[in-house]
Order: sequence, then C-alpha cells, then structure tokens
Amino acid sequence: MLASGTRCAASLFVLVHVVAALAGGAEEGIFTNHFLVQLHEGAGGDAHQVAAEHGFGGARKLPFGEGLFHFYPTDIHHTRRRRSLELQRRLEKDHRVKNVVQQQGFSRKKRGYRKIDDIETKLNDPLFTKQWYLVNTGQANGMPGLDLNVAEAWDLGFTGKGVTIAIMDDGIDYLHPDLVSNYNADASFDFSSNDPYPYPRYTNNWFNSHGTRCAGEVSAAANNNICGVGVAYNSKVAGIRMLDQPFMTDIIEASSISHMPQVIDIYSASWGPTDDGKTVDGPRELTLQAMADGVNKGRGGKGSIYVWASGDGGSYDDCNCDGYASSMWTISINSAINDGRTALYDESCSSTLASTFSNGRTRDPEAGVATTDLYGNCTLRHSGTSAAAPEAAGVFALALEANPNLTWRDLQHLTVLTSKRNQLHDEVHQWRRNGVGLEFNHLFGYGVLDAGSMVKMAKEWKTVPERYHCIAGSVQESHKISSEGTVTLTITTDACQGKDNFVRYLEHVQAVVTVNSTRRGDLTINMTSPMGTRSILLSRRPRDADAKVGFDKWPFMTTHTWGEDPRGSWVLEVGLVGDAPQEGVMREWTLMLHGTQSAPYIDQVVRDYQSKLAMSKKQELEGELDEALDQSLQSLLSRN
Ligand SMILES: *[C@@H]1O[C@H](CO)[C@@H](O)[C@H](O)[C@H]1NC(C)=O
Ligand SMILES: *[C@@H]1O[C@H](CO)[C@@H](O)[C@H](O)[C@H]1NC(C)=O
Ligand SMILES: *[C@@H]1O[C@H](CO)[C@@H](O)[C@H](O)[C@H]1NC(C)=O
Ligand SMILES: CC(=O)N[C@H]1CO[C@H](CO)[C@@H](O)[C@@H]1O
Ligand SMILES: [Ca+2]
Ligand SMILES: [Ca+2]
Repeated sequence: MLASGTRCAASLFVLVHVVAALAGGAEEGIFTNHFLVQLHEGAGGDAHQVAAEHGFGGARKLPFGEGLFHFYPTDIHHTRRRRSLELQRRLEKDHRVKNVVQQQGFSRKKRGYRKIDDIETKLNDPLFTKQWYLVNTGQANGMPGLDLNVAEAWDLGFTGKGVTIAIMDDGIDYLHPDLVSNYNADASFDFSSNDPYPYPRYTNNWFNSHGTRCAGEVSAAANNNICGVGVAYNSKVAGIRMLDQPFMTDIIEASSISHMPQVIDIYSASWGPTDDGKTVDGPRELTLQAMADGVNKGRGGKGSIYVWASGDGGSYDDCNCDGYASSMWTISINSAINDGRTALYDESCSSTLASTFSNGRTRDPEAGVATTDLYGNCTLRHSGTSAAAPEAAGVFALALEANPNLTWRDLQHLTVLTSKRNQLHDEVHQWRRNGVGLEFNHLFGYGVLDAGSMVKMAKEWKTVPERYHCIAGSVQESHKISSEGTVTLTITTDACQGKDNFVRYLEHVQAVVTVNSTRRGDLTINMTSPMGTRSILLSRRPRDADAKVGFDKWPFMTTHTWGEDPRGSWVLEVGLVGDAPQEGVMREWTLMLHGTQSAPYIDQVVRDYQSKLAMSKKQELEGELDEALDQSLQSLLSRN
C-alpha cells in the first residue's frame, strides 16, 4: 500500500509539473498562495509546524498520495499574480520537504452560469433580478444556471415578435401597465360571459388573478420600469376567459381551444380535471375534435401549439389520468423549483415532455415566480405547475419567431432534443436513457427547456417527415389480475412494415387499456419497448377507490420511447399494489404507434445537429464521451 502510494505521489508530481508547464502559456500565469507540498516520510506529523514556519495559515493532508499536503495561506481570498520563487526555494531547502508546486489559478465557470450584468439586454424592470427562472444567479438560494436560458435567445435577437399566445384562464387584467402594450384585443374573448372583454371578475381575495399572472410570465413588457419581463417580452398575449363560471362545458373548452387559430399561435392552459388523485378524465367530444382541428389546420396548417400544465396533484396523482396533459396534441409541462428539486405538488407521468420552473418547498418568498398581478400590481408568488406552462409557452414563442415554419411536431422534437437535465433532481425516479440515447425522467420528461439551444436549433430546422399511425396489435382476451400476481402481455409487431403506414422512428406511443379492479387506485401499469425502455404508464393513486368504472379504452401515452425503432416485442405489465388484496380484469390492450418512416433528422444540418445534441445532452457528463449515445445517434441519423 505504502509503496504504491508513494509511486502515486511521485507520478502525481510529474503530472502536476507537466500541466503547469502546459497551462503556463495559455493562462496569463496567475499564481495563488496555495502550495502542493510533499513531505518526506515520517515528517507528516510536522506538517502544520512546517507550514507555520514558512508563514502559511495551515496544512491539510491530501488523499491523493503519501505525504501530500495542501499548504494554504492565512488569507484565503488573496491571489498573487506572480510565482513566488523565493518561498518556493525556501520550502525546497527545508530538509523535511520533498517536493513543492505552487498552485496556478485558472477559471472554471459554473456551467450555464452568467452574471446578470453579462446579459447584453440591459433591463430596468425592478423585478427582473427576482425572476430567477429567467436568469438564475443563485437568488433565493437557488442553483446558479438553473434557468430557461432565455438570455441567450434574447441576445440572438428573439423576443417573441410576431407571435401571439393565448392564455386560456380566468381572464387577464389587460389594463395592467406591463401588459397593455402587448395585449392583443382582437384575438381575445370572454367565453365565461360571452363578450370580447376577458377582464377578470373581481373578488376580494383576488381569486381570479391566475390568468393575469400567467400572461405576465409570457408577455410582460421589458424596459418599462414596471414589474419584471416576460419570457417573450415582445410577443402578443390574448386573453381567453373560460374558467370563471360554475361549471365547465365541452362547448366552452372547445370554443376556447379553437378561438382564432390563424391568429393565435400558442394556447397555454394551466387547468385540467380535478387533481384529487381519484379523477380519470379528459377532453370530451367537441374539445377533442377542436384539438385535432387545431393541430391539423391551425397556423395555416402547421398546427396550433397547445401547452399544458401537467397537474398539481402531487405524488397522489398521475398525469396520465388527465386526458389533456396526456394528449399527443398538447405539450405537457412539469415544474422544478429553484434548487432543481421537484415541487411537492408535481405529478409524474410518462406523457410529460419537459419542465420549466415554479415555486415550492422553500419558504423563501422570493423563490416564487415573479410576474404581473391584478390591478396593476406585481407579485413574487405565482405558483404551481400553473406557473410552469406559460414559461414554456414563452419559450415556444421565441422558437416560432426564430422559425415560423415550425409545425406542432417540430416543436415537440425540438423540445425533446434541446431540453436539459441541467441540475434537476428527482428523489424518486432515476434519469434514464432511452434506446436512442435520449435522457429522460419520469417526472421532468426530457428536462428543463433551454431557450437558447431551442432557438439556435429552430433557426435551421427542416420540417420533420410525414407522420404515420400504426396499430401495432391488440390483446383482447380477459386476464384476471390479483394482488398476488402481475399480468404480463406481449405484442410482437413489425410496426406495419411493408404497408403505407409503417412507423420506423417513434414519436408518441399510446397504450389503449380497458381494465377494471376492486380498487382502481391500486393498479399499476408498465410498458417496455423492444429497445428496452420501460415507461411507467400508471402509478398507484392511493386516493382512488373506484371499484366500478376502471379504465375504459383509456389511452395511456408515453413520450419516453421517442426516436426508437418500434419493431419487436412490447411488454405490458399490469399489477395491483396496496395494503389490501384486490382483484380485477384486464380486458384490452391496443398498442398505437405514431411517428415517421424516414429518419426525422436526416434532413437537418446533420453535422451541426449532432454536435449540438451531443453538447446539450452531454452537458452533465462533464465532457466525458458517451460512446453509447454516439452510436445510437448514428443509427438514429442514418437512413434505414
Ligand atoms: C420557411 O419556409 C419558406 C417556404 O418554404 C422558406 O422560404 C423559408 O426559408 C423558411 N424559413 C425558415 C426560417 O426555415
Ligand atoms: C370487471 O369486469 C368483469 C368482466 O366484465 C366483471 O365480471 C367484473 O365484475 C368487473 N369487476 C369490477 C370490480 O368491476
Ligand atoms: C411498475 O414499475 C413501478 C416502478 O418501478 C413499480 O413500482 C411497479 O410495481 C411496477 N408495476 C408492475 C405491474 O410491474
Ligand atoms: C398588494 C398590493 O401591492 N396591492 C396594491 C395593488 O394595487 C392597488 C392599486 O394600485 C394598491 O392600492 C394596492 O396597495
Ligand atoms: Ca416590465
Ligand atoms: Ca392531475
């Protein structure tokens, strides 16, 4: 041990010298008052003594090899510019000292970290520095660099010009001085009271402030000395008031979602079925039709963009039981808090595509979302996944300005490719890579949106190839499920190969399931793709005691197999977990594949695309080359 330790120390010294020599030329030679000192065998006990005698503050034993110490100065923050040869020589002459290297100073920036002063756009809006979700410098004890990277998109000149975002909510205070200049009155409507003025109804607890707060996150004006700034501060915002009536109807939803689809580009919805952990509900007939029409005919055929909050039901709920969030036609957005953790109200599910930011856990009032509030006020406390969806709408507005040709599917591809793990941390679900190397998480989706990366990729993006739909197979026999045993079903498919609707590169996958049980909330369903990616389609919902309805042809959706080759065997596992024994009957599983026949990225600027993807997806690997990712990317990029 000792011998190898010594050898290690010796080679370390060689290495240190070489590195110092190499770095010397490149970096203006800043030297610190810190020394790497190796003491002769047996002199270790005197390290502090030796350090003190030479004027150091102290010595710290280093674990890299025998007899190695860090001699540090009394004043840690003081750097010197030059090598102190004299001190070096004095140390070298000391008979207890074997080797000495003065430590050079070089800079290592936190990834993605930018000082607020580095942003070229100088903004005078008083709340801008509180908007950590735009530029996170560590305000409110957050993680520096954990933000939407909007500054990079702004620096490139994209601020949402020419893009209109509708906030489908409880109205907008369109007289607010920070919203009035960006308000698009012509595209606004009040479906709660059938008039063109979606002004929020007054209540003394300001209950109807939701829409106004969401609007500010997207389109609050910049550089006007009022509140903060929107993600897309030169975009137009439309108000669609539709939440403020005793009951929602299919007509109100459908009318809202299909309101002026040639003028409104993006619809942001921060609502859905009750997040009580026992509801299974989704869009009704008219609304489904309106959504289908939106993606097919909206925006001149490029498709309306529907952004959806994934839900505030916390770990008791599963957003795949929310048919709005789990729809293929919506981009469903979850939230992280300012230190990268999940918010306690976050639901997880396999249909979430990506995440933005909101508040939670920490009591710091400045860790909330700063935005506009009712009656000309500002707030620091906007919250929930409600606050997350409009941030995404803002980022998508920047991307649409960068390339108005983007279709609704292009935007989903861009989201998958440019969202980042950054410093997101989910205590429950690991980050995993799917069969083509894309990293995802069951709660955060493909990670946090990165506006800078997205606009850069959007600028050169070529529309993805045509989309096909293949019914890969269906298992229709009844299978008994019990708490004792899981039911495992398999569908082996060629993904309609040889037919017109062959799907070779996946986008969304749906598992349409009919199952009932004596306790619906105890059902769990997992599905594994032929490339080995396991999606959790349904997790336990302890509050859901339904014993009658179950799931009736419910389309569970996963985004986690994006880009994969669907040919082969898909495995569905259905089980019952929970405290009491339960039973049920699995009656149908139909597997629906959606995606392209030709490689979606072959028409992109492959070289740039590859390096960008490599950069964005590898950021967290600290530059280590990930061979597996490269290889799977090659296969994704090559024609089949
Ligand atoms: C959008 O499409 C038009 C027509 O195909 C094309 O001329 C234009 O260059 C495209 N713009 C971008 C940014 O790709
Ligand atoms: C589930 O469906 C089966 C077959 O239709 C039926 O016999 C059973 O009673 C149902 N169980 C529950 C809990 O609803
Ligand atoms: C599905 O996966 C989850 C998470 O790994 C696990 O807890 C659950 O038991 C699985 N369910 C089935 C039916 O395999
Ligand atoms: C909480 C808060 O700031 N309230 C203000 C909102 O705006 C009205 C009208 O300007 C003020 O009177 C309130 O004090
Ligand atoms: Ca402002
Ligand atoms: Ca929910």
